[in-house]
Amino acid sequence: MKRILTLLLALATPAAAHVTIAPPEVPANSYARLAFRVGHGCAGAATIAIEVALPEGITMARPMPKPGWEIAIETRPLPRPVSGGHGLVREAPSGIAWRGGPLPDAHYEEFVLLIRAPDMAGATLSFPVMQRCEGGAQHAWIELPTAEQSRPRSPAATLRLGAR
Ligand SMILES: [Cu+2]
Repeated sequence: MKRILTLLLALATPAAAHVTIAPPEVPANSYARLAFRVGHGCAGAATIAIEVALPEGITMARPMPKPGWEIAIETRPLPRPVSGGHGLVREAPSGIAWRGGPLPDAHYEEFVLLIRAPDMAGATLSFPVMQRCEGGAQHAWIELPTAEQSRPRSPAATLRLGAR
């Protein structure tokens, strides 16, 4: 068992170990399933919350329920109502949180959202994620690449919007 674990760790790329979104790209203006992948805890501590901040431009996001985790949805009013699939949308989700677990550091999990991807082909959206762990530890996945640092240590999860 230990040998298998070591092999798996050796095969994992650094990016796969952070909090990332699968798939990394979806068509603009589509309904898309996003899986937020959590590859490890906070320096060994088990994960007890994943809090995802949604970028502006997303007008619909529905979290998939997860046994053992409670879901909280935060919303913000839209400056102007937009048309959704079932009438006018007056407020947009601004954050989704899953709280529960614990998810042991050695385990892997996915937290799933259905979103309406904005009609912004070519854009890259960033989703800052706060990972909270047992014992008060936390990891803020919030950094954006800069000219000086193209691969930040704690990058926000990103999603590319491709051609429709
Ligand atoms: Cu990592």
